[in-house]
Amino acid sequence: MSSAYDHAGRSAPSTPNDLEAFWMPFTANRSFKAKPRLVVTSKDIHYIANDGSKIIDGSSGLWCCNAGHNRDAIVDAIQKQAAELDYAPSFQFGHPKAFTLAARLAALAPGDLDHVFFANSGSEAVDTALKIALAYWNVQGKGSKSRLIGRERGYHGVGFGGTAVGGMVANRKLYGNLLAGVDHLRHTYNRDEQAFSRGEPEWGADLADDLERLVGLHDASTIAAVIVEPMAGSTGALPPPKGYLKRLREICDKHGILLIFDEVITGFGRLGASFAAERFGVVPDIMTFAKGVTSGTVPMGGCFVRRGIYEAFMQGGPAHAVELTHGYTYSAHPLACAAALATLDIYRDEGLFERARALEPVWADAIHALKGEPNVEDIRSIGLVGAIDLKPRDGAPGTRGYEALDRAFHEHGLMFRTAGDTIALSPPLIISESQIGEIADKLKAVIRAVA
Ligand code: PXG
Repeated sequence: MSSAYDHAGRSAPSTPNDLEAFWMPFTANRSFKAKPRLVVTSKDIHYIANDGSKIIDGSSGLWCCNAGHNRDAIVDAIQKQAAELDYAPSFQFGHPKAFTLAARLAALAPGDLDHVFFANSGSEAVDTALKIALAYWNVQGKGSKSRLIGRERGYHGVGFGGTAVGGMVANRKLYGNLLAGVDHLRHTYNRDEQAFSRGEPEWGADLADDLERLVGLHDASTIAAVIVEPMAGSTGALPPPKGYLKRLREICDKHGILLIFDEVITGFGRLGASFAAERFGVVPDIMTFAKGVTSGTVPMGGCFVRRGIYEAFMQGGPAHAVELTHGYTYSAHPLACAAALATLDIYRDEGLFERARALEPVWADAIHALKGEPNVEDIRSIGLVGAIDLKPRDGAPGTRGYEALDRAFHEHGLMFRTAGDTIALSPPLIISESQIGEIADKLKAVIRAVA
């Protein structure tokens, strides 16, 4: 191994001897291992690669490092917590920071989403939300309400529940029958009607009526819940059509169906508000979170439930009985709680959600200025999210996107995500206007390089 030194003088092993053993997730392993993209240190909005080059982070890692990287207060909190209380069970025991954090999160969430169940990832958060929805109808004596409705092009993580309600074909097709009793709404993207929209497209609210079609097909007495991302992220950032989420809420209310928002990406300031639910003025019954809750530093996820859902479980059975047979060894892990509390302090003290909202027009201008560059077929933006659809190469879909990701990292010092030939962007909320300009300049160069 060789060592690299970053701007803070920290040393980091830069090149592992053997890349073989690690089966990398959601990665083209053969291409990566032939030409690795390795990062060794990070600070604020930059990574340092193993060759010492500086990489501007256009994706907050994987949409998670909303406060930027290696923030001193979060690092301190994690270090102190590890020395003070490394682990505590959350089954029948507890530790104070778990309760403090739940109360602080509840105060951030809109409406009466005031109880928090902790998990360790977005996937676990989603499976928790789906299981709570099913269990809720059971404890209400309505066990026939067991069908789950997702949406085409949705991403809800990789558990069996999340995979089943998800709607990205490549993520589903290898895994057999998944869950029984799942159906999907149509997705909300229509390029002819929506291309180059800023924020929520004007066209498409009526697509929420697709839920009426599914109610007509299955009957509401069999449907437990509908789960959607308020803004579909992984499929290439699709902001919701204006009025769509309100309409979905109305139809759920009309038929007694729970509405679940998967806010794993959209939570913690990404769209310029605590949660997308707040930005769009629609309160779901259950709302997931992960990623930004700890700014990506320690794994944590979970979901909020409305008071009435929590209370429904607290009614029947003797007081000594477990009300919900669900949870994880690491639910409310002390390191994650400490990291989350320090992260929430940064969001509040630096006004980062408001900052994202204020920067939204600057960001949108920068990203939309790429219209007219070679192969750019659509550009979408909302909050500090951007997506650029590149025209797929004939007979080789995904190659232009992959080459863009690779060249951006190795030749232009920029990290972003791709979904096929779509470039997805979600920089840390601490980004400055000049850094937005820098990302846009690099994107222009990359898009030209893969023309
Ligand atoms: N729900 C949503 C809406 C997500 O975006 C998950 C659940 C699952 O979270 P975990 O923590 O189990 O990965 C996600 C995750 C990308 C990208 O580039 C998106 C995610 C993860 C990694 C990459 O689009 N989303």
